[in-house]
Amino acid sequence: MTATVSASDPLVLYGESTWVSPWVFHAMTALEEKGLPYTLELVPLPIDAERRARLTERALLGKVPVLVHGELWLSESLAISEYLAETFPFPAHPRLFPAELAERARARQVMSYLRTDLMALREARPTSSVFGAPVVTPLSARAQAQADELIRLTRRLLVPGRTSLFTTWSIADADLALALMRLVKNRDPVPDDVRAYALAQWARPSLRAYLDRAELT
Ligand SMILES: N[C@@H](CCC(=O)N[C@@H](CS)C(=O)NCC(=O)O)C(=O)O
Repeated sequence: MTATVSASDPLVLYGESTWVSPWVFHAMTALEEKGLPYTLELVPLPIDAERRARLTERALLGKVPVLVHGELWLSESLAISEYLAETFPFPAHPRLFPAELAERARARQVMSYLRTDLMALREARPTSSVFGAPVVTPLSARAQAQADELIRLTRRLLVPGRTSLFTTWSIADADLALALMRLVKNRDPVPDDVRAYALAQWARPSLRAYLDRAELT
């Protein structure tokens, strides 16, 4: 699957029309943070068979987000932000990942954890309840245990007086804030420092580009 791409090729992001995807949120935040012009193409979920087949053919997987750049069609949110970081690098463009190697490794660890864990919490506190009406049912023991782990991990990384996990902002902050907002928005107990961190991220303009649309939908 070779693809010819020039950095000056237009960028297109495929998102979804209900604005509930944490993965589209990640990709859009990356584009916004980089300050890159791009066009949004919104597809309804579930993706219909014809569209899915077309996406699968070009992007290998029939899911959104998909970033189109020249002949490259790329799915998987983390692959997209890594591609943008390397194609539009610092200092001409703001960083998406920490400059320092150990911090970068930690950022990737956090993002990997957020993508592969927290299933019970994600089910109990879906993104629709972050952007729309809160859920009233209490967390199951399993979801609560995952929420406790999420909070413990955040507090271990937070440095008092800093609004980002690492020395500078990184795309891991956006992902972690969204996970924490599943609790904040549903009025589940969250310690003040963790809530303040999540809310500071929530106000960041690169995140607002997605959130403003999601909260309107
Ligand atoms: N691991 C993927 C997950 C992408 C994903 O699951 N996307 C969902 C929307 S949130 C999707 O496109 N689902 C297709 C469908 O529901 O038809 C990523 O990080 O981008």
